[in-house]
Amino acid sequence: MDLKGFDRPDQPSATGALPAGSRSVKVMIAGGFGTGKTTMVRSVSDIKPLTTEETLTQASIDVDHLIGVTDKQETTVSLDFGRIGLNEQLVLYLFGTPGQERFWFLWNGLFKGALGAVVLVDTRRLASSFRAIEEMERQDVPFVIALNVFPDSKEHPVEEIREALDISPHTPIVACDARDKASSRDVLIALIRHLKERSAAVLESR
Ligand SMILES: Nc1nc2c(ncn2[C@@H]2O[C@H](COP(=O)(O)OP(=O)(O)O)[C@@H](O)[C@H]2O)c(=O)[nH]1
Ligand SMILES: [Mg+2]
Repeated sequence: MDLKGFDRPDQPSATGALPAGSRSVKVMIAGGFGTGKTTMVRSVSDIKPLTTEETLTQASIDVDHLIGVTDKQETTVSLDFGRIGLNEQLVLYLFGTPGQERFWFLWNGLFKGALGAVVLVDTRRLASSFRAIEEMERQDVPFVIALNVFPDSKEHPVEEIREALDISPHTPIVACDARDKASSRDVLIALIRHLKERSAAVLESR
C-alpha cells in the first residue's frame, strides 16, 4: 500500500503540517454500493487518496448486486481515505465506508470520533443507501444527504426524496457530481454548515 502523503491527524508530517490553531475533523463518506463514495474521496482529496480497490472478479459478481451498476469495474474491499483543507483552520480527514454488507462488521470502529458524514444516494437505487442512513442514526453521527447525479437520473422534488428516505426535515439534501472536485467540496461545506447549525441549536437550548 502506498503511504506517501498520509498524515495522521495527531502526527502532522512535513508534507501535511497543519498551521497552528487548525482543527482536523474526521468525516465519513457513506452510502450504498456504487453510489460514488470512492469517486468523491478521490475527486476532492488534496493528497493522493489511499484506497483499497479490487477488480471485481467473475466469481463475486453474483454477490455484489451489480444490477444498475453495470459499468463498475472495481469495488472497495476496505476503505478510502483522503484529506482536504477547507480553509486555513479546517482540515477534513475523509473515510469512505465499504459499501458491501459482508464488510459491515468493520463499521463499529470506523465511526469512532467522526464528527459528521456525507451519505451518498443514487436516486435510481434509493434503497441501496437505506442501511447507511440507519447506521448514521444508530451511531448518532450527523449527516447530509448528497444526491449523486448520474446521466439517466430523474429529477425528483427534494421533499419526495426526504419522504422516501424517511429522514428528518433538518437533514440537508444537496445534489452533487461526485466526480467533480468543486461539487464534492460544496457537499463538505454543506456538512460543516449543518454541524455548526446543530451545535448552535444545542447551545441555544441550554
Ligand atoms: N455519471 C456519473 N458517474 C459516476 C459519478 N460518481 C461515480 N460514478 C461512477 O459510478 C461508479 C461507482 O462509483 P464508486 O465511486 O466506485 O462507488 P462506491 O461503491 O460508492 O465507492 C464508477 O464507475 C464511477 O465512475 C457521477 O457523479 N456521475
Ligand atoms: Mg468504493
